[in-house]
Parts: sequence; C-alpha cells; structure tokens
Amino acid sequence: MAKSTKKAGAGAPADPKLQDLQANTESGQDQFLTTNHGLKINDDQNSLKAGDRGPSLLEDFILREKITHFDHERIPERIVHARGSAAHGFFQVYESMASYTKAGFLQDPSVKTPVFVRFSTVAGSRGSTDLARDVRGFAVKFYTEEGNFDLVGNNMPVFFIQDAVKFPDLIHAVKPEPDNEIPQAASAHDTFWDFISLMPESAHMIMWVMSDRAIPRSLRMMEGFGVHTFRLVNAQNEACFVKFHWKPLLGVHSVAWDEAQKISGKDPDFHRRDLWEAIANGDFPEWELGVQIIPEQDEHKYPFDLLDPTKLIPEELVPVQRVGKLTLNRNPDNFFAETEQVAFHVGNIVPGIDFTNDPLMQGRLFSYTDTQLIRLGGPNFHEIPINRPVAPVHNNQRDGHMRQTINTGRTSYHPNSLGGGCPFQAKMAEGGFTSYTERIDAHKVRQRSKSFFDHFSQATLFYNSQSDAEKNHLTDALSFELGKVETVAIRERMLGILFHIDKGLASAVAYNLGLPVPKHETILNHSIPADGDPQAFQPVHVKPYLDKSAPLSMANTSKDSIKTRKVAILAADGVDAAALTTVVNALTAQGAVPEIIAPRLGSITAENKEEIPVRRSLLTVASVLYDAVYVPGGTNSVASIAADPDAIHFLNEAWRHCKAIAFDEAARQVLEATYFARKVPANPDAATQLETGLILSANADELAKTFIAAIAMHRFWEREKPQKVPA
Ligand code: HDD
Repeated sequence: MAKSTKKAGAGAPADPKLQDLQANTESGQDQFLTTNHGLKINDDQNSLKAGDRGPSLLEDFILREKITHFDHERIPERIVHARGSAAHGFFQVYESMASYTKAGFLQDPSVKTPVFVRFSTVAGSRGSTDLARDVRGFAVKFYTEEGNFDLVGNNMPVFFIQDAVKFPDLIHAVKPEPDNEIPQAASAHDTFWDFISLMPESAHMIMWVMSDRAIPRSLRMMEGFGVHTFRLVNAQNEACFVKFHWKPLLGVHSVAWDEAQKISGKDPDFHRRDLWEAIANGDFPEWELGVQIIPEQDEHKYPFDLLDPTKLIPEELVPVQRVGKLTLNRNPDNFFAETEQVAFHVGNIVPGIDFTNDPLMQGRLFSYTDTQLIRLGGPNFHEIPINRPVAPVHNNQRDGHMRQTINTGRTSYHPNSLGGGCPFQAKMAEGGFTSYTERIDAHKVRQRSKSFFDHFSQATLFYNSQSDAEKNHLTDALSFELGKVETVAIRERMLGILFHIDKGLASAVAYNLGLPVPKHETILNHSIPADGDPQAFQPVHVKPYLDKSAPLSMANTSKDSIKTRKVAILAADGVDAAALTTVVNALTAQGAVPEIIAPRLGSITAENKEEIPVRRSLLTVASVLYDAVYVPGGTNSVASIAADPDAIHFLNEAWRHCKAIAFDEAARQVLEATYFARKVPANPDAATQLETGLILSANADELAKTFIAAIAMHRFWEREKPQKVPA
C-alpha cells in the first residue's frame, strides 16, 4: 500500500484537530529502543537466563513488560459495526444556514471544520470481508468549536425496526448463530430470516438490504443518511425538522453479487484498500451534505410519520438541498489509536441541532455511551486523542480508569464558592446548550402509534423505482438468501411478506425456491405485546402517494466521470507500445488508474524494444478488482494473452460482471478466445460499442474515447442475463 498523505496541501490553514493529535503522536525514527519507562534497551533479542541454556529469570523486567503489554493488546470489538475503515478530513458549508440553525459550523463558508469519518459493515467481525451483503455504517465526527457533533448514519435511509427495544433481537438474529458461530458476515441464514419474517415493519429496509446498495463498489461511491428525523433550531429558537443526506460526488455504484463473493476471497480488504489508496494518491473522496427541511407545522402533512425510522421522505415531496461539502484528505496514522478507538455517539450534538421522539433514536441515545464503557474500558474514553473535542472541556467529572487530565484546584462540585463558582454555566447567548422546549402532554404507555403501522407502501415504492436490472438483482438476492435458509416455514413466511410488497417479486422468488406463491392477503404481525389482539396489529395499507421516486434507483446516478476507476491492461512481451501509451495517457488524463498486468512481474519488452514495467502479474490479481479491461495489440503479446487461460478467464469474468472491455483490432485473436466473442457483432459500430460496453477499434485514439465513455457508464447490466458466460 502507498504511504499516507500527511497534509491537506501546501498553504492549507492549520487543522485544529490535526494539531491536537500531534501532541500524542510518536515516531521511533532515529531514536533508541526503550522500555515503557524510558530505559534504553541494550538487548531485545535474548531474555535474561540462568546460563545460556538455563531457564529465564523472573527478574527480567524487560521481558515481563514486553510480554504483559502484548498479552493485553486486544479490546472487545464493537458489538455491531466491528469491521471499519476511517479517514480524516474537513467539512465546509456553502452558505450560512442561520435561518434554520444556529450551529456554529453551519454558518461561515470560510470555516473548515475537521472531521473523522468511519465506514463499516454491520454484522461481521473485525477481520471479516468488506464485501458482505450488508448495510454500511457512515459515521462522521465533526470537531466543531462548540464541541463534537456526531452524525452516526448508514448508507441506507431507513432501518429494520421502529423501536430500539428490538435492536438486541435484530442483532442476535443476524449475527452468526450462537451454537456454532456460522455464518460469518452474512444474513443468509435461518435466524435472521426467522426474525425478519416475523417483523413486517422491516419490509422496507429489507428491500434496501437486498438491493445492490448492500454491495457498494467503493466506500467513496455510497450515499449516507442520518436516517432519523432530527431537529434544527435557529437563534430565534424556531425549529424545523431535518433529514440529513451525504451525496457522493463520484455517484452511487455497486458491484455484482457474484463479484462481491469473489472479491471476498481475492481481496477481503477491497474497500479499505480502495479508500486508503485514493487518499494516499490525492484523489480525495468528497460528499455533499444534503438536507430535507420540513417546517414544524408540516409534521403531520405526510401519509407516513416523520418519527418512524422505517420511512424516508421521497425527494419529490421534499427536495434535498445541498448545503456543504465533506472532503477526506488524510489517512489515519495508526489504525488502533484512531479507527478502533474512535467512539461515536448519537447524543453528541451542538446548539442548533436537536433530537426528535423517534423511538429508535431515543434508545440509541443510551446505547452509544454505554457500549464504550465496556469496549474502551471505562468512563474516560472521551480523553482518547481521537475522541477529545477541540473545544475546551471543563467540568466536575473526576477520576476513573486511565484518567489523563490533571484537574487542578480544590473544588470538583458545583455550585461552589471556594473555586469562585468555576467552571461557570453558560447562558444560551454564550453558547450554553438548551434542549428544544417541545410541549409533551401524554400518558406513560408501552405503545406504538397507529401512524407507524404502514409497513409496505415505501417497500413497494422502492421496488417500483428500480430499473429492470436492479429488480432482477433484488429477486436474485432474495432467492439466494432464502435459498440458504433451511427451514421451509421461514421461506414461506417471507414469501408472504414479499407478496404484500410486490406480487411479481414474490412469484419470481417463490419460483426459484420451488414453493407455491402465497395466496393469503392477510398477514399477522408477530411483533405485538402479550395481551395484544393480533387483528389490531394488522399492518395498514396506505394508498400509493407516488408511483416512483427517481433518486431511489442507482441507475439514475451521475455517470460522467472515470476518476479513480481501475483499468486492467492485459499485455505480454511484444505489445504495441504506441497503442498502449495512447490509451494509458488518455485514461490517466481523465483520472483513471490503468495498471499493466502480465503473465509475470518485472517488465515486458514491447515490439519496439521499449521496456514497460509490469504493475501486477496474473497470479496476484483478478478481474473483480478492476472496473474495466483493455487488451492492446502487438503480435507476440496477443498470441501470449490469447493462449493464457488466466487471461481469458479474466476477460470472461469481466464480461460476466458487465464491465467495459476494449480490444485493439490487432488483438481480435484474444477476443475470439473468449466465451463472449460469439455474443457480440463481429464489427460493432461506435453506437453498438457504447450500448454493449465492448469496444473494438484499429485506432487507439478512437478506442480510448469510446472506452472512457463506456467506463463512465459503470456497468452494462442489460447484458447480464441474456449474455451471461461461464466464468
Ligand atoms: Fe448503531 C454502532 C449506525 C441503530 C447501538 N451504529 C453504530 C455505528 C454506526 C451505527 C454507523 C458504528 C459507529 C462507528 O463507526 O464506531 N445504528 C446506526 C444507525 C441506526 C442504528 C444508522 C439506526 C438508524 N444502533 C442502533 C440502535 C442501537 C444501536 C437502535 C441500540 C439500541 N450502534 C449501537 C452500539 C454501537 C453502534 C451498540 C456499537 C459500537 C458503538 O456503538 O460504538 O451502541
């Protein structure tokens, strides 16, 4: 892996969080090896023994210190979101949002607020694959001048359950089964679908998790969502509701499921590596912050409840305003110290932002601090460098394991007179936080509002909004997952839920499972209190208020760039250097990353005797790690590639995963060695080439132009079913 870029660029204003972290960074460069107590070590190779063949001595404090520290290196992994990758960066608002919020970091476009962002999968362990079919966490810590604001979101805008009290059940169901701890990082097993099939409120989220959103091409190509409805409060104490969005500037893109499974074997760190390398190469990932603002008086205007986390607000009803930009520009120095020890908390807010009564959010407000106590070992985790705010901290909280701060003075209570009354409470005008004074007049009940009982309308809206290819993927994903479920009754129950989302979808999945299409129209909600009347808990059916919502389909995402796309070039000795250089230069000029792959490492000798360095050998790579493939001409190179089974497999697989593939006309022999040669016209014109993603040209400039347009399309999903090849 390339080394991390340390600075945001010459002349960039000092990042206050970077300065803060500097006090805790260490480098052994040009230094002596020491014990933890600063004693220089003379021999780190041999323990102290009674004779050179005798037993080690208890006296050996150097040995004991080293082994003891090693024995205690591990901490518990996160109960969810254990597998993650993170980066530093900054956020800048485009223009003041003062009319909506008094939050300081949303006022001044010239202010760069430092951030630390951690992406994660949910179900897998720390060492599990990046390419699991799963929700992705998207957690942003803003180090604002008014304290830390954590936006702890996901790459999907809704959630499985409506009440936090069900969260442990959901997670127990999706995690590996408790008797044998199988399967790792996968929802395709009985306990998950058992729970889901009894929990109709998860129907909408299930559509998202079974869609390609669950297998992103890159963490840099995912949307992010705050999920809950939050509240913004301005300086006049006027509030509005808000939904937060992150919109990636590279668009939203995913891989194929077959590809995801293969990446999990070839490079389980695929997303982590991609994020690291992009930042190290100066291709800084960027997202725009989007807000959907809902005036307070519109709280009950919609046919769904704003407090229900299984609902989104279609962008057609409330447009997303893009209000600022997040840029990630620095890799962490140390994975454990930063990425592992960072502690997010939904409850970390700043004046101008507030919570709502979403019952999922309310439970989260408890869980995040609580979990850090066990994970990070005590109440002082806020002092760990990555967690401490850049805003000053003064209070009367004291002591506890691993306390770092040396609080001075006699008083650790408030009010006091001995300490001059310090630290003072801050008035609102001085930035003191006050909770929004929402009026609540209610009975204390364990109940769920009837306005939370529509479980299907947005699941159907999501399904209807997908392209044909995306619908196929949903059918395949559900068939795969339920196909792995052993208990037929669970499969049947799930078909019953799908029937309420879309009858065609239910029939297609039922066909694949070899089961009859469910006939019944009613569904019993099993998630009800012991004394509840099942009929009273029937999900309600709401009249569709929208046929389709365009932003829900990734087919409508931006497809205008090949920046950071990885392009494999299959070449061997005798390659046509002129064609190769033309295409490489054209791709590089557009920000893509071409890599020459040859049967072996070292260099290849071109037809004109030029020595061309090889980036990877066929032994260590696979097509699933690339976005597109190019095969240049050159008689001997073409003959070698055409005769190399690994190279032909590479091409067939790239075709199967619907990627753009380009051949020099002089490399037609390679094309003819593939399975897909017979699926495409022998001499496609430019329009056909762009339609199929198969580019064939004798002119390297023309080839490069069409190839670049094709790579920007991301994938040619249309050819997936009709032109599938073995690979
Ligand atoms: Fe959570 C971690 C996102 C519901 C309890 N959650 C965690 C992380 C993300 C989310 C991104 C990883 C943070 C990191 O990188 O360290 N969680 C969500 C979203 C939810 C959600 C978007 C629904 C809208 N979570 C949720 C509920 C509960 C939790 C309902 C409990 C009642 N989540 C936790 C936790 C974790 C966590 C157990 C594990 C590690 C951690 O907090 O720091 O407290």
